[in-house]
Amino acid sequence: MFLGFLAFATTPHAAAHVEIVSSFPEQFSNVNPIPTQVWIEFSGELQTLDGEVVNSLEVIDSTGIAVSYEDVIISGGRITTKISGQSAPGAFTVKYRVVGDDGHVIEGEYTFNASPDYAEDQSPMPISDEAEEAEFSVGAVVLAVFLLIFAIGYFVNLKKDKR
Ligand SMILES: [Cu+2]
Repeated sequence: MFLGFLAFATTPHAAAHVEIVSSFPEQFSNVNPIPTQVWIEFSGELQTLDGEVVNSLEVIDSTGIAVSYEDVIISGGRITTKISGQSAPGAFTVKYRVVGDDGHVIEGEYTFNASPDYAEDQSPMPISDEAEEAEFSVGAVVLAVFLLIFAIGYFVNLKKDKR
């Protein structure tokens, strides 16, 4: 009876079903910067039929726009799609529909969060430094001119006093 139950629980069909082994980004993860591609690795080979789209991977950004490319790359158990560089940061939804090697459709969705690489965005810092330097030098010139006028006025007054 116990052995019979085990045999039922481990039918060859259930074992052959493909399932997600890993993904990039991982479900519920926070990544930075926004990824340029998304992939899911399944436990078995994915079916590919010439001229027919049987596997799909769609990525939707926080504004509800699909930011994945239509052409997916299938390599063994991995499905990969490129992501548009114009995607909005925040919550991304990954929708997948693949056909495993046993011919069964596996579909579902999950989310991850992505934000831009702020450290990278701050690389134009030297530009703001230059702007500050420019403001400083303008201030310095104004100050120098003012001091020069003051000095001339001082010397003129000295000459007046000598008379
Ligand atoms: Cu199956």
